[in-house]
Amino acid sequence: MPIFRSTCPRHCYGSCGILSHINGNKLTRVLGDPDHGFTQGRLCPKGYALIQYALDRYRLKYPLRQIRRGSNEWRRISWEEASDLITAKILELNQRYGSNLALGYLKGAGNAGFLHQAVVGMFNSLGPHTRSLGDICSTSGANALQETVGSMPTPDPEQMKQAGLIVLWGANPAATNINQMKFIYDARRNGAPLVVIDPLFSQTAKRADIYIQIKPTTDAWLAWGVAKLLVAGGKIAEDFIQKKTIAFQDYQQSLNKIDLNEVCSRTAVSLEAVEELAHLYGEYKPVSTWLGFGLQRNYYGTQSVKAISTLNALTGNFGWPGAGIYYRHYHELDFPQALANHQGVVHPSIPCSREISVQNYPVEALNLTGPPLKMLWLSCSNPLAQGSNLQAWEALFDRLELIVTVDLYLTRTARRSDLILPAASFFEEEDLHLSFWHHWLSLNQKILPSFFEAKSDLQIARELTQELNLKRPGFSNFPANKEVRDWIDEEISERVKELYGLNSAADLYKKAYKRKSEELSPAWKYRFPKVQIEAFHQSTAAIQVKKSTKKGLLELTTPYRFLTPQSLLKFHTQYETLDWLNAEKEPVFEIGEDIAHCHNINSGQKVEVFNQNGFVVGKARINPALPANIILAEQSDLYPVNTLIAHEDQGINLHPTSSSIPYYDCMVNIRRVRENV
Ligand SMILES: Nc1nc2c(c(=O)[nH]1)N[C@H]1C(S)=C(S)[C@@H](COP(=O)(O)OP(=O)(O)OC[C@H]3O[C@@H](n4cnc5c(=O)[nH]c(N)nc54)[C@H](O)[C@@H]3O)O[C@H]1N2
Ligand SMILES: Nc1nc2c(c(=O)[nH]1)N[C@H]1C(S)=C(S)[C@@H](COP(=O)(O)OP(=O)(O)OC[C@H]3O[C@@H](n4cnc5c(=O)[nH]c(N)nc54)[C@H](O)[C@@H]3O)O[C@H]1N2
Ligand SMILES: [Mo]
Repeated sequence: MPIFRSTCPRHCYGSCGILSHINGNKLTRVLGDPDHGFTQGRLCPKGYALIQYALDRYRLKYPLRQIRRGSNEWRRISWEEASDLITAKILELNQRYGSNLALGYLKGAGNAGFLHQAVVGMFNSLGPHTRSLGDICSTSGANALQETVGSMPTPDPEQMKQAGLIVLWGANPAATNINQMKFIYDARRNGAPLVVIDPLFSQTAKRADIYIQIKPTTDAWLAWGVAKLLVAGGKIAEDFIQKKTIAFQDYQQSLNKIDLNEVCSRTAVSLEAVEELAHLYGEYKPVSTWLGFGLQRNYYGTQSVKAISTLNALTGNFGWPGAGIYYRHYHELDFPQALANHQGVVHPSIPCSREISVQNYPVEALNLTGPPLKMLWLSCSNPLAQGSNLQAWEALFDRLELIVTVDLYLTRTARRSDLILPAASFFEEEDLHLSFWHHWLSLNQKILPSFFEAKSDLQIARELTQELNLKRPGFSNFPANKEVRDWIDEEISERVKELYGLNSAADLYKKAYKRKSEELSPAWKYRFPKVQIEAFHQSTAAIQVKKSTKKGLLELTTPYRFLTPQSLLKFHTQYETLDWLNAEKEPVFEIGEDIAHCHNINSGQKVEVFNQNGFVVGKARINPALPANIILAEQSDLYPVNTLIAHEDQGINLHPTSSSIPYYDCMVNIRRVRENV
């Protein structure tokens, strides 16, 4: 039975190597690649459900046109008709405004393969347009680490098994990075304690030796408290600090502002737990600290990441196996990224594209003038369910003249579009993949014919370009004749060959390749940040109070924090329709016993969760492990809980392009809904 190499294409820690078994012309089995050093033969539940995903009855088969936006009446059209409508609009907007600035795009987490940068290349080829810039997942943390840890090579996740102590701070790998758990268990078997610091008693917390339940957004305080104890107890690596760090004196002085009582009251962590954490950092070596993305999805994310990184610096835990700060890497920068970096046609008077941030997309897009944004292309993305500020997204959609969504499924975003183009699944197209976490490069082979009329994002870019240039010669300089293999070969540059030990792209048909580890530059130094308690003086919760609701000018209080982290059986809104995985078809709001008691709610009862942004009706589930003031729900396309989530730049530490979206800085209230009313 022929076996082919696939790679799970989601924008995930895993980017798992898959062996796909074909029997006849049927995909019969998917298994983790045993020779992929990170995957080591194991997939997550979503991985094992990929056959169902690729052949699901809900997959989009043909291009569709909505008769009138919002009507939900769809007409099947041909690719020729779709292409004709799109290219006519592009040319008309160009005529109207004298440039392509009225055209924009957004690419999300659907498929992270190199060739899925085709959408970026396609727009670049048109010359100046409206580019989207930034990263939804990890900006605050990345910036904080750039300022402190700087340009140190990222530690190899497989080396976490050599750790003497593992601290998972706001990360939930048992749900979001299951293959990392092997290396964590290896370390534990060798005696390394596992500490999990999370407001939720998560799937990972359940497997920890020490679980510290912390009040969300207060992690910097815990880190400052631990640092103060380490310094006071002399449990610091003097030699490392002297030789390998900058600004220790200022940092040490600024720690004087920290009062341990305040640490405990802010974080809701007991003094014993703070002391225990300080003891562990002081006594165990090497320490792997993993800063998850969950930690930094709030207004204080930058502060938290900076503060936590000091604990490894104080104890000299950098630059040797098992020691270090784990967050993410940017190894894609070693590659030509020929599609993303493609240079477009030159405009006689406009030197470059205008840029808007993905973090604040709808607000910035609505503010554009001269010309306004008129056409939006959405690929690998479901912003009407996953974005922050859905009201602004709706307003933006209302103002656009053409919305095109390329997707495999009829998402909320697709349903609000004028045109839907059916995307190929990754089994139907070849691609090349890196993870942002582990250090392996792997190939994804084309093993299935196209599902009905589905096409890859690259194929769509090629065909649209041909059509545009037929109508207006020279309008786009996208290299439409270049084949998939040519694009892949181009990524395997001399530098990439050297880094990964490859002779050519052909080697990747046989196995995945790991990047060579980098030497730490002798000049590298850690820069201590200042302790900035001032950042915490304004409470975001207070800002949200006193806004009016749709139901009248009633003064609304929103006492509970709404947390919506990633869950094991979904990838944001993906896989939700697969009945192998997800049974719930209505929102489930998990609440602790205190909230249940206070609002007289039992498990299974219908409730409404609401705030100034809107409301969502669902079912209550009592989870005794939840802290008193948290309501927990899963992200969803069927019932988008992001209706409740909106962020503004409130002047607290948040700059739209340099911070992550504070998805978890959302305050809500809850009430029972009487079922017979
Ligand atoms: N199964 C699955 N895996 C995924 C994804 C998915 O959707 N599903 N998505 C992928 C993507 S795009 C991303 S960005 C990653 C994200 O994956 P992770 O880095 O694991 O991040 P989150 O799931 O956002 O949050 C992790 C934990 O942080 C906790 N947390 C929230 N606020 C705070 C806080 O203030 N302090 C502390 N200490 N903890 C806090 C949450 O309770 C949660 O348990 O996962 C990737 N992997
Ligand atoms: N409440 C809340 N909201 C969040 C988060 C949170 O923690 N809480 N996390 C945020 C984070 S970290 C992220 S990364 C975003 C993710 O936000 P999105 O990227 O918008 O989320 P997905 O639901 O993964 O949507 C991806 C879409 O791409 C489609 N797709 C898959 N493969 C392909 C392909 O090859 N081509 C095309 N054209 N489409 C494809 C899928 O069918 C799916 O509809 O969500 C953010 N939103
Ligand atoms: Mo993400």
